[in-house]
Amino acid sequence: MGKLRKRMLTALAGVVAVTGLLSACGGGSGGSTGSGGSGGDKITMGFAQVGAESGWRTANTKSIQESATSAGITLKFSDAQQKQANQIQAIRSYIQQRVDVIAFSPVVESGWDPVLQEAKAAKIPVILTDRAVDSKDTSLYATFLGSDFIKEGEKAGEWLVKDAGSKPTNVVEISGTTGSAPALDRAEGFRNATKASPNIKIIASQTGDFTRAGGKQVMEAFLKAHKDIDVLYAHNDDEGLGAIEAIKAAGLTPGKDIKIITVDAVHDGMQALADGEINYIVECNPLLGPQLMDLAKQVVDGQSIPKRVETKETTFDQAQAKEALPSRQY
Ligand code: GYE
Repeated sequence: MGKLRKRMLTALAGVVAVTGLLSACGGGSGGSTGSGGSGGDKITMGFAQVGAESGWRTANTKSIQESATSAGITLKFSDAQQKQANQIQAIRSYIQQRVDVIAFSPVVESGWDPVLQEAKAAKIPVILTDRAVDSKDTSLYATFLGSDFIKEGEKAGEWLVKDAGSKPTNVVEISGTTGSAPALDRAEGFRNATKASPNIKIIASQTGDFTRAGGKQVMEAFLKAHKDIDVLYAHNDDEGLGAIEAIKAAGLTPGKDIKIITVDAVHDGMQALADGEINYIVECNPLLGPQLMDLAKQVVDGQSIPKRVETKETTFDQAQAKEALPSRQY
């Protein structure tokens, strides 16, 4: 815990920043080729989604499905219900069906090498979407499209360092799915940013599995065990929203008695921020569909693509949330 993990991905050259939010549906973002097809044949993509655990995931699924339609890509879609075994099974079935390209958002980081080797042997390119794997052999996938979760954790920690000043501050953390890239990295980034402030102490940390129910349950336990909680850092909005229910049920005021920092900036989170129940949100953009379809076309066409495509993101305080809410797509 706490020590820097050497990430293969960060070592890779050619990081390209592309604004997913700004790329119009079906428009060519980040690549020089627009809708280059593969000789008129319709591309078939097999997509193995993590599940439907959060508002973020719902927006992400919608973006992928809508972008496939507008890009003219046939999409085979599966929901793994947050289970790696289900994702592996789905990927194996896409290999058997000989799809043109496989994309998936790996629920956890480890344990993918065997199935990725099977895809490679079948000469089917794989695009990692949203979450990374820890495979040492980076030839097992064509590219990784998604956020920099360490940066997200750092942004959360930087806000707290400023807000807390020199005040003694006890933090509880509700982390994401154990072993997932965003949970590992958001924890690491937050610690990077707060470690030089001895007044900030993480007094408890437990997973809420990125769900509202999980966030509520963990917060209830935290409130029973600790009388002196100043701040909650939740790895996503849904966990934070669940925790708010537990805080209210304990007779405390979220956003005041306990300050709350979350990640994602989905609609319900932004509403809670505008209402003063959450204090700060670090954005994580779920609208990866248009970029994913562009990359899929390029890779099926045999073009070379960057090994890492990073989504651009921002942060929101209360005033910024109020301003952004009316035009928020998710
Ligand atoms: O933050 C969370 C979701 O992998 C970035 O997964 C994604 C995370 C997102 O369940 O809400």
